[in-house]
Amino acid sequence: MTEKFLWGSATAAYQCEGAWDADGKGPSIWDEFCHSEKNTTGITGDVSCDFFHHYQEDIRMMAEGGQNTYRFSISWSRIVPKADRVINEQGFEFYDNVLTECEKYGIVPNVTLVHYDLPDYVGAQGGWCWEGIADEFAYYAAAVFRHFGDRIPLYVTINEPTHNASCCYMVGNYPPNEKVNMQHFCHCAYNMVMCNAKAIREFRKLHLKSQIGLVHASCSAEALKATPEYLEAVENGDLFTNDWVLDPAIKGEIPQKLIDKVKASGIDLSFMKAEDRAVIAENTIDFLGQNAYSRLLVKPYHSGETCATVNNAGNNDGSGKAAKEGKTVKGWFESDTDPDVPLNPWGREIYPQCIYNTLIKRKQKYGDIPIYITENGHGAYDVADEQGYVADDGRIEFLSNFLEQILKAKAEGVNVKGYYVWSTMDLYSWINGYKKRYGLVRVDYDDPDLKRTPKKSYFWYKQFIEDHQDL
Ligand code: BGP
Repeated sequence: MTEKFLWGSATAAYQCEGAWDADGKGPSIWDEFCHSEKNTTGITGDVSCDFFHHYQEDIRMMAEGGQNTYRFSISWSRIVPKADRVINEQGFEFYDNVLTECEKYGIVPNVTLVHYDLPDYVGAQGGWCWEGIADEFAYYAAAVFRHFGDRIPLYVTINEPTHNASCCYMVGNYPPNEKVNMQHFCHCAYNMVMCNAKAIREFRKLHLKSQIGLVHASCSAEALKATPEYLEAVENGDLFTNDWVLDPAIKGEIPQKLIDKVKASGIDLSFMKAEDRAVIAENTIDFLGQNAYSRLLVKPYHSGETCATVNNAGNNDGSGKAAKEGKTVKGWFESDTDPDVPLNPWGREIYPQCIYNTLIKRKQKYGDIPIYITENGHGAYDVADEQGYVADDGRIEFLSNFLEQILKAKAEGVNVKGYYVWSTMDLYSWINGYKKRYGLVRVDYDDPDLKRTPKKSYFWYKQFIEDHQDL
């Protein structure tokens, strides 16, 4: 594996591929959800920016933009479309072509096995709470490792376990859309830990030169005060949001404090099996993918039931209301608000220092584990001129402020090895469809050819990469 610093951008299968039922692909839970009446907007990823047919153009644009790595995900239901576990070779063919295109330009692929889009047959059996999911995932993962081997130098097992679990079983905005089901939230998070460990067990059997990691969403918990109560809320916020997944993935164990606290909250932990402990202990990750969006700001739990809203505002609901997203976890912590920090229109704080603080904390806790910033992006209502050009100065400001913090942490000894802008081009945003844009490249959804136009941020990023070749 190349040792040079990786500069790239990221996408995920459901959000960019389109071709939702092409070439033998089976439906995923997102296909099922978006095609159902639960999807109140009617907006889907059926076509999206159609990366399935535009991948050559998109990868060429990455290369022309100076990027030397691309993070994307494989659609599980393209590879294993049905419960009979028969492999769909045409699915492999598509990703083989994508890899060939990356190799043509010396772009290092960083490939995630599941980015939210479980096959629908897995969803039908209970999804992330199905007791068979870790074995089913390991079967799929092993097929992928065998097929691609070292051709993929960086594998990621799961995208954003606790964030995904929270959206599925707390906020309820991702399928199966269960609101505030703590039992299922904990069960899901545990099964994700087991999926990660069992996939890594398959990976190690092949003795590949590649490395394997996990991508985590949340930053470290922070508070506005340093009283003992606030510090306890920070510890609880970290246990609930970060340690659940990072401790087992990196250190090979689930913290006893977390288990005790979860039990004390009345959760039935009978899904945790004694024999799982050794699997977790023996199968840890080689690198951590850390995403960088927003601060996790907490204060002591005060009152009320567990809920996934703050001030009764929806989380990530795309209404353009600047109401802060967050949650209350009874007996653990509540989200706090900081009047001095701006929010984006989806209620997320714009607070670049959170990634510096997180990286320093990760080093204090986990030492020199290699870290890739696997997503950093600014969602916005972009406005294009008549030529389709977007002068996205807000995105440039957001990304450069985060990069300053990331490079500061790196200069102070955190083992940061790469960075990915979310996203390569405009694509489907979960729940918020196509209005909320993140891309370095604009996609004109009104154009039958889905015309791509680089934004101002694309050129800015190219220059930034050029200016940081000495990393
Ligand atoms: C991360 C996901 C991405 C991406 C991003 C922006 O949590 O890994 O898939 O979508 O968030 O989120 P959204 O599109 O909801 O604004």
